[in-house]
Amino acid sequence: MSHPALLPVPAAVSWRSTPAFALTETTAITGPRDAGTAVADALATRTGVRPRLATADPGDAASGPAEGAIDLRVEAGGAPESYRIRVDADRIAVTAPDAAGLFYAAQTLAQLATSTADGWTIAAVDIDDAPRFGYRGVMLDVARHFHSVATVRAFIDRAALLKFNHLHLHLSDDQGWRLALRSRPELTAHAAGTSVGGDPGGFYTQDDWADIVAYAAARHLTVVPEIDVPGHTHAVGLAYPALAADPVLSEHVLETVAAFGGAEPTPGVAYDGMAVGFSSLKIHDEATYAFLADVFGELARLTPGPYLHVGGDEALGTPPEDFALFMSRVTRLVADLGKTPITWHEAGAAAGLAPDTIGQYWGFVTPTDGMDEKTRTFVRNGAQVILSPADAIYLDMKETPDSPLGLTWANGTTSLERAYAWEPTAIVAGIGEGDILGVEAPLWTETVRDLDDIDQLAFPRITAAAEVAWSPQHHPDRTWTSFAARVAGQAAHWDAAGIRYHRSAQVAWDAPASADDSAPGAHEVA
Ligand code: TNX
Repeated sequence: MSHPALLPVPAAVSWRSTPAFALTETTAITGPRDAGTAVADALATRTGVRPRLATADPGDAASGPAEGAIDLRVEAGGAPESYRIRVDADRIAVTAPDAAGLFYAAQTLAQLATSTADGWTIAAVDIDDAPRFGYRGVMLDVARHFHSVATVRAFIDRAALLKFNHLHLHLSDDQGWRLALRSRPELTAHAAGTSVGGDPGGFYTQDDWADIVAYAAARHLTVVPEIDVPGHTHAVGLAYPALAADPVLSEHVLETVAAFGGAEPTPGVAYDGMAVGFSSLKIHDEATYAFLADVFGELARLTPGPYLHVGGDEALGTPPEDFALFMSRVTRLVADLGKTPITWHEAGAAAGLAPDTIGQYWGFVTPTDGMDEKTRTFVRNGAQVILSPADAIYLDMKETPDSPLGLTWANGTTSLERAYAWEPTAIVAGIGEGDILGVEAPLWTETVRDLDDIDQLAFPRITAAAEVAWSPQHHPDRTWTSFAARVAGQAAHWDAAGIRYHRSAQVAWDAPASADDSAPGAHEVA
């Protein structure tokens, strides 16, 4: 490819045939300090050449003449998170209406850098870019397998490169509770010790949590914490037995136990299997709501972002009328805390949700079982939805049948092409562009133990999610052929960054397979 591969593709790119900008150690960056640092970091990571900061603080500037200048400016006027880049031989001008826009320009500049016989250059180009959706999310399940702060930071780094702006952390499930709360210390004392398959557990201290939130914020990601209720709460029962209903061992639960192993869910015993939908909080006990007031109250204080996710999925151990009552109460509790509740789409079956509750759709690209109708409830209430169609954007689905990692329940395997070739406005009838807050790519971690596992499932498909979330629907390069060619160009960068990725057979990779690609990807779940 003659031009560098841009991912996600910017809204408007026009290449010029005038000479390129030469990037050297004496290239000076002027403008706001944070943005200047982001540009220097992004270019240094990509090229090994770190331009110098000549930002607001003149004491920073190294001596010596600048060979060129990268000038960053905040200028009122554009859409939120948008940016413009103009590259000429002697100057790169970047403007954006906000700090996020300058940060995304930094990511694009890094992708523009090209290695030539004369060193690193940036081709003459005009870029005018803005995101399609305001919510561009990735989710990491830290409950099925606990993932360290270092792993979460690495996941944030990857997401930021692709212009995602929300990190949803699934903090509690049947298998464990992963955030220390001062109001309810028994949770992490008794319910954080293990992960699926008997693997080690863990939890975040409040300092860890502050670290994650700040690390994300510095990269323009808002953290969306999820405490999943009323189902997915077996672990709560380890700490507070009086709050937990008896497990409901449906046929589905017993089949999952038979297929994937582990013991049947047993009250008071840590659960390390993969079944879902057997646990429930007690719905008609006021102690449950005192618990929720403590948990969400503290979570609200710990979370600067506007959203608290309350789960509500697969509550098959909760009778339907009880579920409706419960979802109405928990969403109102969160709204009264001044936060916007998010629920999985099942809560759309409940009348009386807090009116601004956002619904997250996890059904298929072609909805089944009335999932579309439940999702329309949120829009009828006057709120928006987040789309996470499982058979397109669930990063924990196997990409190919031989993948040692991942699951297949969402219509079998999800190829890179399937991950790319879907359109948000075509999923749920009656839900159009304006009803969609954004899209999110969840990574559930039943089979995922560490960062290498995360990377192997996420890459390259996370780039498809990024492009669906960011790039315009109608655009000459929004085609599978263009996308696959642009993905091919990433292999060398991912190799250099230590990001393991699946060498999808659908891509004509530019870089040769690295030495350890033949090694077994990871561990099969027993
Ligand atoms: C469904 S989709 C779940 C999770 C599982 C995931 C595995 C949804 C909201 N819940 O509990 O981890 O499948 O793919």
